[in-house]
Amino acid sequence: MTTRIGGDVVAESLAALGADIVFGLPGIHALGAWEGLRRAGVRTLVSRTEFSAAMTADGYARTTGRAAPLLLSTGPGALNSLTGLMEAASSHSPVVAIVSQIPRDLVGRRRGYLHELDDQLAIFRPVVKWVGRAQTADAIPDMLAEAYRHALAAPSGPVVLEIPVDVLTGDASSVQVGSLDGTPPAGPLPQADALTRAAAIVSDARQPVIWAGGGVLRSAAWEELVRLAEQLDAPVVTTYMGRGAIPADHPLSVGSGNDEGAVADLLESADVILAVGTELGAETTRQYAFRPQGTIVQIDADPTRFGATYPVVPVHADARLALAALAELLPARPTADGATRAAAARSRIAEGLAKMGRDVELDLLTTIDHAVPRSGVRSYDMTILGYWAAAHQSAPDPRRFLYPLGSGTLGYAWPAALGASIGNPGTPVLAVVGDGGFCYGWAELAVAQQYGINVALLIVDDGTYGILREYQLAAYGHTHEVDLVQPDLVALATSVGVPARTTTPETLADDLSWALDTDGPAVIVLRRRLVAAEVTA
Ligand SMILES: Cc1ncc(C[n+]2csc(CCOP(=O)(O)OP(=O)(O)O)c2C)c(N)n1
Ligand SMILES: [Mg+2]
Repeated sequence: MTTRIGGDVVAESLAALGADIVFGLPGIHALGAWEGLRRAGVRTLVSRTEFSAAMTADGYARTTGRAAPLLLSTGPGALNSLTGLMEAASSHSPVVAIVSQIPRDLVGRRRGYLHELDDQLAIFRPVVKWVGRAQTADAIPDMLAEAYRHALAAPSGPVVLEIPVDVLTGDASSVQVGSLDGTPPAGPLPQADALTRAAAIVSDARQPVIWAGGGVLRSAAWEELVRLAEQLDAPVVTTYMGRGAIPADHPLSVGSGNDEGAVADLLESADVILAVGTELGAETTRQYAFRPQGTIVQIDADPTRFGATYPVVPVHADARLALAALAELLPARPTADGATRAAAARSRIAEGLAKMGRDVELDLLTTIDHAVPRSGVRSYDMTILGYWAAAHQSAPDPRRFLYPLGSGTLGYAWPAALGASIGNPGTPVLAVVGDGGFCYGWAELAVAQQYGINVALLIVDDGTYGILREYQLAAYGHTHEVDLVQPDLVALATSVGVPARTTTPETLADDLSWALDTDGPAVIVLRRRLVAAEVTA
């Protein structure tokens, strides 16, 4: 019973790499690893589906910047995680998936073994950053360390290490786990000639603007970003995924209303745009309608981004290293009109919002803003209030806004909020989901209750896939197959012991403070039809 097995090596390696928790869901082929985790005393959190487990791991990774181990079983269990791993890949979350495999001598032989897939890694390969297979227990420590380094190296992202069941359960008494290093080398380091060229362009700029994406948060470059913005006196626009890169009340902060006319004009009239840690994707560029008049200097850790949509002057580098190096090279510009330009854009957006007549939606954002401190996590799903928040709520602290964009993955926010709470003990966490998105993960209510996770959940129940309903009405003049039965969500939550209540826009402030003060999970249900924001001119 006490023979040392491959699963012990997995657990000891994870502990040596600094893992304080392992996410996942057990299956027969992975039981050796779960037994190893038990013996080594490594904390675990078991989700109710691998879809949710991957997103819980992502929420932990995105808010902490640490790698999140995710332990899954062969075949159906492993593949259930693909949606979450796709979101982690597009959001660059360092999730380290460890998936079991059928016995080594049966792989690919099509003898009808339980959970058999001809080539399991081939399914993950197009989704994640790196895949590997440990063929012996001996190989596990180094391969796990390698998996960590691949996951964490900029641009970070998910990886998959496959370990066959006979390796996990087989004798490993001779395998020693020494100290392991899962930290990748710093980088990519900016090249001197690229920096010099970028610095020359930026220092000549009369009306520069900085466009900051999620890469700034991942590389922990927010202080360097603000320092450079002040040095250049440049307004800062953040993408949805870059929210929090500059404090919301900083005079140079414009916000993240990337679809707004005011933001488009500010960016398009800039003579130099310093884009950092953003892929300049469709959601950032008004579906590629963005037409810059000036030069784009782009800092990115992924060289394949350069020129994908816009001609740029590239700086292939980690955001923090490049911003710090540029600050050294650039003279301070005499304070010009940066704060004035930022303030003008902000007030034009505010005027547009005021004219829209969507007071209910705006008041909900304000109420949430007051209830959840800047240091608290707000995890928004692909839901109408989430779209409002991404563009118009004031930004919280760095790595405190969770949003699956990424890939637009419905069902992310609630399981991700659980991981965020686990990774940030004592931090208030609020998830905001629609009724449709909640259905993907409502079983996680039981998980939140079972582990006593401190998380508040606001469900906006409009009885429909609300945003699709809006799109259908606009495009086709009627709706089809978007309306949903409205379950008693309060009863659903209380059935697993989670305290729950209904709310209204008027009582939401009190109900949010009740939910956030509740020890363990608490649910608030707002039955209300909301309307998405129009874009102001
Ligand atoms: C995994 C996944 N499946 C489907 C979609 C398409 N989709 C986007 S929003 C949406 C409806 C969301 O409904 P709900 O959660 O109730 O939010 P609401 O729009 O009503 O605010 C759907 C089905 C998606 N983005 N992701
Ligand atoms: Mg809905």
